[in-house]
Amino acid sequence: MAPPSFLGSLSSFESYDTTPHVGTTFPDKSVQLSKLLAAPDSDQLIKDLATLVSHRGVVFFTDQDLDIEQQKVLATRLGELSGKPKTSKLHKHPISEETSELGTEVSVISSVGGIARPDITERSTRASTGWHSDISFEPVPSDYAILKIHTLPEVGGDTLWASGYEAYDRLSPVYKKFLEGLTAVHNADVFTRYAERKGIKIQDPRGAPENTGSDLTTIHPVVRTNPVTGFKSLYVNRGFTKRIVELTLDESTDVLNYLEHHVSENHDLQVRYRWRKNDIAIWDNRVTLHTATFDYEALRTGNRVVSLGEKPYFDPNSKSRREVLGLKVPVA
Ligand SMILES: O=C(O)CCC(=O)C(=O)O
Ligand SMILES: [Fe+2]
Repeated sequence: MAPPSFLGSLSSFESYDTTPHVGTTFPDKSVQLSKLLAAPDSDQLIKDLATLVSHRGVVFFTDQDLDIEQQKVLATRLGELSGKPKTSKLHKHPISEETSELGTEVSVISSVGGIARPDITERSTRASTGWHSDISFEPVPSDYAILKIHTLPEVGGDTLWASGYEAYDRLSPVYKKFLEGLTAVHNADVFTRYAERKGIKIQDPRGAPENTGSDLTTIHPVVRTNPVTGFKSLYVNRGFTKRIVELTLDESTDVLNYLEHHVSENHDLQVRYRWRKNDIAIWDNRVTLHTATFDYEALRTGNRVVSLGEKPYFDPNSKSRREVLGLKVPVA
């Protein structure tokens, strides 16, 4: 049986799976997101794009002319057309006061500062410590994020994404069941400390009525259901997940370490993207983790817009991606 396509109305454009489990690429620059936004059937096209991103985790578009205002509109419509709560808008980053030349709803992603390089005093030399899901420390975290890179080194600065669906599906049945009952503390002390050091105020509220206060801490289920696909995804990340609530400290540390290794060491559930100028990546933060690669010297800069989705939940009746797609479950 041929694998199902999740392209819907986007099937008239050339595209390919970037890897079997994560990523779809639209290689032809004649496919412009700005044109999709302005098309007569744009609601259908953008709804189908949201579905595609939620199934494939991340979708890449080549050499885009989308401007920053259109990028904000697209991020908003992706969530609205796929049924997010009306109160969830674009995220305002807690330290956006620092990088707000494009407004608080845009994060400038730069190799020399800002949210992607918040001058942490001591940095691990392991590249794999960078894996995260954006703003999982918020009570209402992100559904979709859109990053456009406009300035980049000749080589280097690739971004990697990992599939939370596939990370979940690779676990043994007993381990899956064990994780499904658990919740975890997510926290962004890195940004609170940064704000304290710089004497800046934490942005408040941050795009949804639930995302308020300067204590950037919340609790989410360890396995969450994606509302668009109905699939279960692992939802912990090295960046922000600090502690599994129901376990002892030592158990929590070991389980989180195991899951971090599970994501970062299985390169067959990852995709690595080599950017060219003005490429755009759109990802679903509910079901992917990602990490930047700091292997270059030159300036690298882009603009990111993060939209807010629903409060994470686990539906015990939701399904595994492999089960639904009829893919063999690796550990049965
Ligand atoms: O710079 C990158 O490749 C990714 C940075 C990042 O984590 C983000 O844009 O959310
Ligand atoms: Fe990120």
